[in-house]
Amino acid sequence: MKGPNGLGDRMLGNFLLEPGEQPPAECLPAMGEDVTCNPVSDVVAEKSVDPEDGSEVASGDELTYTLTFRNRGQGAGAVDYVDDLRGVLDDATMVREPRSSDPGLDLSVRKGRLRITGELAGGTTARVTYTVRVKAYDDQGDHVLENVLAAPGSGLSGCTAGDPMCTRNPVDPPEDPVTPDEPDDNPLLPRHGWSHRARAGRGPGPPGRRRRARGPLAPEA
Ligand SMILES: [Ca+2]
Repeated sequence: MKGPNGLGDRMLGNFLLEPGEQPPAECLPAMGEDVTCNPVSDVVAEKSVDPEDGSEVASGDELTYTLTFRNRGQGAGAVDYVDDLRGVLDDATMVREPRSSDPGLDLSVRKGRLRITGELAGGTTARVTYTVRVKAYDDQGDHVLENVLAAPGSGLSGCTAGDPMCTRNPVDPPEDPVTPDEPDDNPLLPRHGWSHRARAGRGPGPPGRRRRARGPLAPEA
């Protein structure tokens, strides 16, 4: 008898019944020698990030990722997952290494992939957390922190919105510093104040001539 998720009470019960006898609703080892109960594991995984999945981040921001492994079954369950960090570590640096709330899980990072293996007792939840800091904009890769969790061999595909196994945080480009041009009719200011255009080397000037850098001032006589 299976529930909507196909697992019923996550216990495999085997009852030796008399003809016409109905099996009990619940399997308990104390029911006697005619009953065997084998607990079943049911491990599910999901990922989240703070700030939340989909939000824009900026250079210098820290993001904390949480991988949650929950065993909804009654028996101990194997955990074997890969968290692909390559789409994160091109844009950010690890500032707090992955750690698990459950000592039964082993963590190892190799070539930008975090492998999580071990065993989780029935009815328990383990969390793996780590923190990265977004690099300076010019040092980033594709300016999107994309992080995908998957079972080994299941293939690491792209990240779609709402996927509980993956997160995606784009990086805001830095704003161009803008200083408004000074009004030309202010007698207290130079006739042509500098602007962000002039600082960027695109200010007005005779065509075909480059402005020469000034040398040190000559000492006064
Ligand atoms: Ca990336």
